Amino acid sequence: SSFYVASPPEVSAATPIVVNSTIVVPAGETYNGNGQTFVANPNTLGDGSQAENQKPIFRLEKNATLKNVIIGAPGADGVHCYGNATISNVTWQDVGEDALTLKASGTVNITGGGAYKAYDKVFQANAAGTINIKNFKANDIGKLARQNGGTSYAVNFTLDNSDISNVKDSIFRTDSSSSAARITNTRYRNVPTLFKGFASGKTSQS
Ligand code: ADA
Ligand code: CA
Ligand code: CA
Repeated sequence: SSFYVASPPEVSAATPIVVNSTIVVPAGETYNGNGQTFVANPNTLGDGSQAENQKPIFRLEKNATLKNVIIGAPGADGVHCYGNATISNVTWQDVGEDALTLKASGTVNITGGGAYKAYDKVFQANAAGTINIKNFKANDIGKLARQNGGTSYAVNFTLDNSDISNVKDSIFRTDSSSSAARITNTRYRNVPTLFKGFASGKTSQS
């Protein structure tokens, strides 16, 4: 006799939410994605290539929170933060042009989540401020964070308790002598340079 051996149930990810126009999180409010996957409509937001001027999937006004979100492909220009923001448990599965940009001065606290397959940058600082990254994973990226090239305002970067691997360029990069970066309690593998462009005394690692 023969027995039919049942195969395990198919685990299929829920259908991603296709975002046709940027989701705006108003000042002080929280957007909870409840673990759903969001992708850009390539015709309206951007195809996630290295072309500049793509639109973000999420735009966070000052003091907004984004949590429990998976950003799939295409990721377009990811998340734009206008001032202070809290980013909690957000995973970029396949970073688009970049993953998140600080567009107006403030502090962005990124906790949990991760970023994968970033051809170039993950986090981009286009304004003065602070970017704190904690309990984060990144793999197969160009740079973890970069201050916009040629700018001289001050950006403070921190990375704590994270796991970073397969980096093409560096973890933190700036052209500004007033910017600083600190790495603590972090594991890295195949990372050629931790800090690029910082003035002496402006970096630390422990
Ligand atoms: C590049 C580009 C900047 C800006 C930035 C970004 O660094 O030179 O002008 O567009 O990308 O915010 O993606
Ligand atoms: Ca860019
Ligand atoms: Ca960008």
